[in-house]
Amino acid sequence: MAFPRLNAAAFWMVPVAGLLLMVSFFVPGGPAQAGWWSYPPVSTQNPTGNLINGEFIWLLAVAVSGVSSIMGGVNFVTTIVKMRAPGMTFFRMPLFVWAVFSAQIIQLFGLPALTAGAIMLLFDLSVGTAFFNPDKGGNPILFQHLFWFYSHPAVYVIILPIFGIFSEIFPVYSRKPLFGYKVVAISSLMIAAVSALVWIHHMYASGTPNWMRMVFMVSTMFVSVPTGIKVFAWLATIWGGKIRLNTPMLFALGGLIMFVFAGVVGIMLSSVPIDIHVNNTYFVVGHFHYVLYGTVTMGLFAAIYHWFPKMTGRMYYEGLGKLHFWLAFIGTNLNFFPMHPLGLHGMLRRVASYDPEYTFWNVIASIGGFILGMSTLPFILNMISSWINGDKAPDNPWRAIGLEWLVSSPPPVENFEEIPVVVSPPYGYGMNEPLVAGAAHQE
Ligand SMILES: [Cu+2]
Repeated sequence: MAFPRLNAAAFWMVPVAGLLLMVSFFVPGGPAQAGWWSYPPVSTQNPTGNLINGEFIWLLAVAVSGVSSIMGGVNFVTTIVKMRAPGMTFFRMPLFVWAVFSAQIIQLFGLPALTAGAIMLLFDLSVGTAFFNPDKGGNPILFQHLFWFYSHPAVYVIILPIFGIFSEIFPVYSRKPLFGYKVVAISSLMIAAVSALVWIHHMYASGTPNWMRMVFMVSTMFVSVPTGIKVFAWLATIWGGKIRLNTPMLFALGGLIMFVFAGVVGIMLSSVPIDIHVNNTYFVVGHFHYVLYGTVTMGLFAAIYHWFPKMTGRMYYEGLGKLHFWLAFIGTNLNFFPMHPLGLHGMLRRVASYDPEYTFWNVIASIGGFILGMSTLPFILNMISSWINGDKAPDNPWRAIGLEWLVSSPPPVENFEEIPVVVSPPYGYGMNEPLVAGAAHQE
C-alpha cells in the first residue's frame, strides 16, 4: 500500500466502529430506534434526554467507519495509480484490480456525503443545531439526499469486487481469454460514474417532483448498460470454452444467474409507477437480497475456494465444496424468490406478522432459510479439515495466469524477491506467452 500507516489507522478504526455499534445497544439512553436509515425527525428526537443514547453512539460509529473508508479509498487509489509493477500498464491490470479501483473511487467521492450527514445529525441530536429540523428552518429531506448519495453507490462498492472475481474466475475454468477485456475494464469505471447520478430512485415516494423522478428513472435504467456489457462478456468468455465445473466455477455461475435475475427485477424497480406500487413491500427486500446476498455471497465463496490453495497451501475437498454450492444455491433461491410474489401482493416489510393469505410463500422462504443455514456446515467442515489435512497445493493448481500463481502456496512474506516485469496481457489463455519477463510459459 502507498501509505502503510494510513492503512493501519483505517484498519483499526473498523473494530472501533464495530464496538461502538454494539455498545449502542447497552447505554443509559436506550438503543438507537431510527432503523439503519436513521432518517430525521425520528433519529433526532432523543426521548430520554440522556446525552449518552444509542442513536448518538450509532451515528458516531457511522462517522468513524466513514472516515476509515475514505482513508482506505485514498490509499487504494494512490497505490493502483502510482505503484504498479514495471510493465503493468493500466490495460494489463487484472480486472479484479480495475473493479477495486472503481469501487474505491466511489468511496472517495460518495462517502464524504454520508459522513457529513451523520456528523450533522450528531450535532442536531446533541448540541441543538437544526440542519434537519423544519421548526427552525432546517430540512429533513436534506438528510435523505446525503444518505442516498452515498448509500446507493455503496451497493456497487460491495458488488464491483464481486464482478472482478467473476472476471478472474470465468477465463481460468473456461480456458479462454476474457472476452472484451478493455470494455469490461472501462465498464467498471462507467458503473462508478453512473452510480453518482441515480440516488433519487430511493426517494420516489419522498415528495420528489415528477420531472426529477423521470430524470432519475432514466439514469437508473442506464446502469444496465455497463452491467449488461459485463454479463455478455462473461457469457462470451464461457461460450465454447473447455469448461471445468469445479466449486469456484459453480459458485461463479450461480452468482451470475442470481445477478441476471436481480438485474431484471432492478429494471422493474427503477420504473417510477412500479416502484411506487411496491414501495415498502417485500418485492424490494427480494430484489436487494438477490443482488447483495445471492450475487455477493456466491462470488465470495467462489473466491474463497479459488484462492484457498494459494492462501493455505492445501487443496480443499471438491465433494464437500459441491455439496455446499448446491445447498447454498437452492437455499438462497427458495429463501428470496418468494419475497417477489409476496411483495407484489402487498406484504409490507418491517412488520412482525402477516395475513394468512401470505402463508404459502412465507413457508417456502422459511424452508429455504433453513437449507441456506445448513449449507454453511459442509463449508466450515471443508475449510477446517482441508486446512489441517488436505493434499499439499502446488503453486498453480488451476493452471491460472496471474502474478499470484507464480509464487509458492502459501506465498512467501515478501511475495517476490525481485520485482517482476510484466510483459503480456492478464488473460492470455491459449496464447503461449509468458506473463512475466524471464519466466517460463505459465499456462
Ligand atoms: Cu439504489
